[in-house]
Amino acid sequence: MTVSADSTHRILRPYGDTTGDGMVQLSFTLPMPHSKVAEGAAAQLAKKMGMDPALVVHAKPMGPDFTFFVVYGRVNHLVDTSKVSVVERDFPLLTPKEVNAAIKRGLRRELVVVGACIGTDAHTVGIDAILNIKGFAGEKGLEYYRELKVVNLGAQVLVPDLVARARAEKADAVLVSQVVTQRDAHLNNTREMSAAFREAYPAGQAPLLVVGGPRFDEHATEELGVDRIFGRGTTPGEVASYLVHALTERRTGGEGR
Ligand code: B12
Repeated sequence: MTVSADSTHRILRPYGDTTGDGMVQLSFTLPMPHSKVAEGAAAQLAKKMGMDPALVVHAKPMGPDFTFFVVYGRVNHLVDTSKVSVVERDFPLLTPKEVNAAIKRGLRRELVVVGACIGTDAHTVGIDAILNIKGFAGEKGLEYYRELKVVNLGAQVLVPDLVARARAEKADAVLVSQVVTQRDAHLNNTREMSAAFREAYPAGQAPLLVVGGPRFDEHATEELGVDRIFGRGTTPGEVASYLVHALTERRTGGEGR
């Protein structure tokens, strides 16, 4: 559910040294060797972005042709917290015991989850944090849940293979991780994946499609053709609770697909 993060109307200004001084820090790379001119170019960019004064506080050559900068300076922009839109959790957070009980009650069988990193992405730490028994942030992963069957396909899985395995396992949910965002790979791969599932299953019968990774916009479910997007810092308990919520609702004809 997309909601405003804060119903109270608060106008904020960033600060560095004294409250409300507007100071921020910005880092970026310019494709030029390190020199006085390069530092001037960095200051010019920051000024064009609204920082005034803009102080280059760090400049480091990145090989012979690139320079990395940190610029510290003042901005005059204000933040209005009443206009912030975020995706809030719209389901109750359950303990593993409650998740298991809800699956038993709602499905009367194991809930099957198939997970993978798709495309050329080999960053498995994120999906493993959610699926592996050892878990993440002090929470056990989905493999720990007695009523969940977890099939973790690992890295660089091709979309047709993912669809085939999901069908073979009669997956209730497919969990896909995308960490690399170069050339929008995470968006293109997710769209390809959701289209393949729509094509392979009769309407309304595809598994619940969930993607996660640190650089997704959690608002983009419709555009990417998935049911839910999880971002940075997601914990296994949140995912397990969501699966129970979405799949139990779906079964009882609620708003789920
Ligand atoms: C470890 C790492 C690697 C390892 C990966 C090992 C492995 N088995 O995963 C290795 C060394 C192999 C690697 C390789 C590369 N990497 Co790398 N890597 C990282 C690094 C340092 C950490 C990523 C990580 O493990 N985070 C910890 C996990 C727990 O966090 P997470 O992935 O965000 O997952 C959490 C959430 O996002 C969410 N989540 C994630 N997935 C899912 C899925 C579902 C279903 C759900 C519900 C939730 C969820 O839950 C997780 C827990 O909260 C990052 C930089 C960084 N500090 O983030 C770069 C980074 C991701 N790598 C990067 C790059 C460029 C590469 C390479 C292309 C480098 C190269 N030139 O070869 C290769 C690509 C390899 C490939 N084919 O994918 C870039 C990506 C840039 C971009 N814009 O895309 C980063 C950001 C570094 C950088 N700043 O440049 N990398």
